[in-house]
Amino acid sequence: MSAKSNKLVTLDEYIIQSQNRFPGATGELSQLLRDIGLAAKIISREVNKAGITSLLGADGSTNIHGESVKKLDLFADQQLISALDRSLITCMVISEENDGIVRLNSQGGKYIVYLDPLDGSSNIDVNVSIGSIFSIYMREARFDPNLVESDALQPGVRQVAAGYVLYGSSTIMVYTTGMGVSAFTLDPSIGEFILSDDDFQMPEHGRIYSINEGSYNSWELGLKKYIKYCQEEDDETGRPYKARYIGSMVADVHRTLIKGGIFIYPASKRYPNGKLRLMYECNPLSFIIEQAGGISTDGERRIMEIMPDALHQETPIFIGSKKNVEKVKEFLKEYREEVVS
Ligand code: AHM
Ligand code: MG
Repeated sequence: MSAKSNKLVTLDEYIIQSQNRFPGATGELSQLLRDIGLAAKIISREVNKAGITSLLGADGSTNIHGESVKKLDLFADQQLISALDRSLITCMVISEENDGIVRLNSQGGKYIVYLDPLDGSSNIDVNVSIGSIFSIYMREARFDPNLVESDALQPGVRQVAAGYVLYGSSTIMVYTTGMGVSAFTLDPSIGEFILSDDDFQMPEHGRIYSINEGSYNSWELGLKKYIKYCQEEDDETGRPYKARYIGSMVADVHRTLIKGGIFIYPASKRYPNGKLRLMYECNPLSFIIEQAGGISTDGERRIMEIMPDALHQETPIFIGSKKNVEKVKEFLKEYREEVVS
């Protein structure tokens, strides 16, 4: 991703400019995105300091180590929720850190926000990239003022915006409102997110596959065959592909967005429905990838068309460049059909 002009545009300026293109816009979604941007700056600052904390605790004490990771998860959760609460636009939040729905002060607020406040948090103690993921829905019009869980159970196609903030070698915010993918890089010297790309398209085909191969033995046959296909030599498609797996979905998907390829978290013996969460991991990242020209599926269905029946439900996911995902779907179909016949 690269800047398209020499003029620096901040996240706030960009959001306001985008909003001005829609005469009827109330500015509430813009405010919500700015709130998330502000919380992300605070989380980014603490994530950077966590390196020091873990160094101090790296004397073998699992207690300090574990506590510090947990604290940062909760810190991120609190920062994001209180930022959303302050502007009175969001009526409820569903977060990986909370079992049920979190009702905010503005019960009349029109937005519902899903959060994975710190995805990949087991990577904090080894200084590897982690991120905050968000997914925004509009509350369906109902006369009942009481918010209930079913208000939040909407398929991913109904997201009005989604994105993530990646705390990596630099802090990057990537989001979409359904009109392309915009990316911003945090300039720590001025404390602002600066626009780095405003209509990012990912490669149609990539030469990287990303999956936790430790579970190979319990995968379905079609997936095993696909991974072998990725490892075979073929000049035309540039195989063997490279294997890359960070273990933070947000970071693995970000790399996939930039370089192309595929990220997979399948069903396995240990996780029969996959491990990753539909509402605050798979849907928002699928919205971004689709807006950038990629594809995301659970093997059969488009991820964003899955009708959720629980806030924290899991799904298998195959996500990335169009050609790579289409290829894995072919393998899955072929070997699933063999099992049936
Ligand atoms: P988390 O949200 O609790 O950090 O867990 C989700 C993470 C994903 O970011 C990542 O893709 C996955 O767990 C890695 O799982 P595994 O260690 O099984 O490969
Ligand atoms: Mg997560």
